[in-house]
Amino acid sequence: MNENTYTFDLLTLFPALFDGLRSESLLGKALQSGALDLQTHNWRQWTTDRHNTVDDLPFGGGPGMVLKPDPIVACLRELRPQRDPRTPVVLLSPAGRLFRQDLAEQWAQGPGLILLCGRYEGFDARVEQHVDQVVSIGDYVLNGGEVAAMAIIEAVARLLPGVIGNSASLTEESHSSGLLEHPHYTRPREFEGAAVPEVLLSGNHAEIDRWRRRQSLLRTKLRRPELLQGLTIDKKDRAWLDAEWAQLQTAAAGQGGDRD
Ligand code: JBZ
Repeated sequence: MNENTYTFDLLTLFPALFDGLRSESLLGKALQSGALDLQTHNWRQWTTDRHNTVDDLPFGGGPGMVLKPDPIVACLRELRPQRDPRTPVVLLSPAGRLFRQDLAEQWAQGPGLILLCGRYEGFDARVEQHVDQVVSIGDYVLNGGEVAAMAIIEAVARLLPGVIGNSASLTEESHSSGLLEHPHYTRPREFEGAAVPEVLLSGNHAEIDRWRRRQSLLRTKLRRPELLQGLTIDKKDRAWLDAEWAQLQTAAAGQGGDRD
């Protein structure tokens, strides 16, 4: 730990869920090097009743339990003065704004991140008065914010200096170009009857770059067409893409069912 250390603080009722993250791979190494720090805070420790109650019935009725505001806010009140005041406090909720690469890049500028992980039906709404942002990792149902927090930790941590060490493979990856990545191949040259595209064996790097760029465009049009909106595509690439698309449509019409 030093003045450049990036600190993730996780407020969670299940701190053991983060044990794996601590010990594995790049993140584990970054923690050891002091580039990163990851601290869990079980806010059950800030309860004041005999039974250490963290949840209660929802006012207005309905199913499930709601997380009481007082213990988590007490936990936050103790933690915040120990951190750089610019540290964002983020509540993970399915009702949050979508977490995207641009937010990861912003948060990677530092100095750290305080993440609040809910469980049950979520926090009493008044907890939002104490946070800077409410964020969701995507449109699917989780049982709690911990897995969402882990996704955010990975997305942010790999952008920090001293965590990946390979900035070329960072910038070329999916989403930094706004397109999906092209397909990758390695040995063997033929696998279960499928050959590696000849162009990748040609040694012609201009041709390889063009092929990859066009495969990125095609994949994006197939799987994430909304990402192409507002993107300027080179005239020749556009012509190639339209022709390829038309050919795929013809082939699909012959085959019937859905394909990706
Ligand atoms: C998230 C109750 O706690 C939850 C439940 C679902 C959920 C989160 C927290 S955060 N989903 C997401 O990021 O999508």
